[in-house]
Amino acid sequence: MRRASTLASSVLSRTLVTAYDGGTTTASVQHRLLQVALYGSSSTTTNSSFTRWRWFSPVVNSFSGGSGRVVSLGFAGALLSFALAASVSQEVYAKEPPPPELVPKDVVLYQYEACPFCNKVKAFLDYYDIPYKVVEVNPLSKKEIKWSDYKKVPILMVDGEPLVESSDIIDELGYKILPKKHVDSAPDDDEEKNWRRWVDNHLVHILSPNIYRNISEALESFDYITSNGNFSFIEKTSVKYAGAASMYFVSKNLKKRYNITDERAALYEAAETWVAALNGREFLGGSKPNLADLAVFGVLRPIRYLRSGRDMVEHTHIGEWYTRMENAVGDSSRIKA
Ligand SMILES: N[C@@H](CCC(=O)N[C@@H](CS)C(=O)NCC(=O)O)C(=O)O
Repeated sequence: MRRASTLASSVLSRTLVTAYDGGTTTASVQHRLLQVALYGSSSTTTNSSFTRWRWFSPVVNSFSGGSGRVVSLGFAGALLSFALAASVSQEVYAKEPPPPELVPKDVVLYQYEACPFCNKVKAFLDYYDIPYKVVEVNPLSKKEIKWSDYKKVPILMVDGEPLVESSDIIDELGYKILPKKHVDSAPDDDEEKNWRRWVDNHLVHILSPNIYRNISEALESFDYITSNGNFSFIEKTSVKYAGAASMYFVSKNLKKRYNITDERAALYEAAETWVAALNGREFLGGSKPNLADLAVFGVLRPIRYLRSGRDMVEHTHIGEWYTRMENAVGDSSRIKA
């Protein structure tokens, strides 16, 4: 009995205490929906466009006169335009693996599966195809990171060196694997930096009030957290209900702290602000995602298939960019620990 009440109060206090901004009390055990649903079809690869081209090539060959078949030039032209239109409409998005000699040998991510900051780091690792192992941290005991003085996640161990703070992790890893990017530092770098800051200072604060907006959404979120997190059997049930109830109230305080009156309106506004920033480009980085694209995608990934994420895609114009990002980031480069 005593143990149960101790556990319940520990769960509640831990849920309340988990924070993501400089140690203040905010929501932390954030949520990530089924990975499998997130990794959309990655069939639009270079190979598939090559296959498409090969499929059309006999038609093109027949124009060279070799076949002796009578094909009207008008029909041929129409077919050719069709082929070109098809290849333009199905853009090819792919990962950008760095040269193998720059890829760290041993990368371990200490994380909560649903944490937006951890997902930001994962989006980076997945897009640059860096193999990594995952250690899921128990948010109550944190025993998996008891070796560390820093008690938040993500912590990324890169060849034995622990890196902390999601944006710093990405910067430091970026220096290692993308030296050319830092040497050639493009003039539009400020844009990328400013939007990465917008993610850390604005976008992340809108997420909790949305995913814990009412009891049913808070339960949906905690159902996801407890199914994917590192919890014992007993912790699972208590965390789901105690966590959902407490985060429902915490999210009301967060709304006040960040001056949010209507959380959905704030989410939609943020999504449209991002789409406006794209300004007609496929990605903020142009034809390929940059670190700001990866940051926005990373923090949205845990909520995309929750009620709030579905609403966001339905009520704003962010869906097409999001799908392009899913295709570009592709499958996870996570390996078994
Ligand atoms: N600024 C940090 C924030 C990290 C953070 O707040 N992580 C949360 C999880 S989403 C955390 O570990 N909170 C402390 C806790 O769970 O006790 C970053 O960008 O990595």
